[in-house]
Amino acid sequence: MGHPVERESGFAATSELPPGQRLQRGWPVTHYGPVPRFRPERWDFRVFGATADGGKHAWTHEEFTALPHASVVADLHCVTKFSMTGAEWGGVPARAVLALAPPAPDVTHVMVWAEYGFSANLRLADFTTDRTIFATHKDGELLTAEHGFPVRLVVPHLYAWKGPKWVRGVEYMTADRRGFWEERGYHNVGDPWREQRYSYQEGPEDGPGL
Ligand SMILES: Nc1nc2c(c(=O)[nH]1)N[C@H]1C(S)=C(S)[C@@H](COP(=O)(O)O)O[C@H]1N2
Ligand SMILES: [Mo]
Repeated sequence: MGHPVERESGFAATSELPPGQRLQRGWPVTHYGPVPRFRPERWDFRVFGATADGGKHAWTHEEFTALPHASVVADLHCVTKFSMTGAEWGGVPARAVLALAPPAPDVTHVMVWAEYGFSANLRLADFTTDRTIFATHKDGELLTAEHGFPVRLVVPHLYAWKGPKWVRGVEYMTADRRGFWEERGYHNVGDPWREQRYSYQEGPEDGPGL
């Protein structure tokens, strides 16, 4: 079909990279701390904080994987300057979670929580895009443990630290608060196309003071 895409060359044929990024062959593993062990009987996915009904929502692993599925083709851009392109992520769209566990009208941000207390904050608008997805699969295969099994968030238009691996829940917030890397020198918004890498680049509108 058509002409061959030059994947062998090592240069992105499908997508342009954000400024300062370079293509990485393969898929490196990058995170802080150990890889958590998945214990299905203890695992749940929670939505809490400022929910519309004031309650908490929780799904077991079985229930979570039965939620509506979608797939999104998206790149990962690590702030340390490598990118991995053209992955097909399968999983539960953020919008499905929002529909089943709606936020209160005054919610402006979310905190996405992962194992060991890792967290990333997002503006509600970044969370609610139709490409934001809680991925369980990449290119048709279950995620491996080191890449975030059973669930990782993918936010295609932001740097990859905004997508926690080993996600366990979402907190709806009525004001912004910094997540793990956002407290440790990374930009509160993290748009790779604007090269928003570090907190010292932030303007007052980009987030709460450090
Ligand atoms: N739980 C958790 N998720 C995380 C991180 C982390 O330290 N802990 N690091 C982020 C960063 S900085 C990157 S670049 C990507 C890397 O994903 P990968 O290891 O699958 O390539 O995971 C993100 N998700
Ligand atoms: Mo990263």
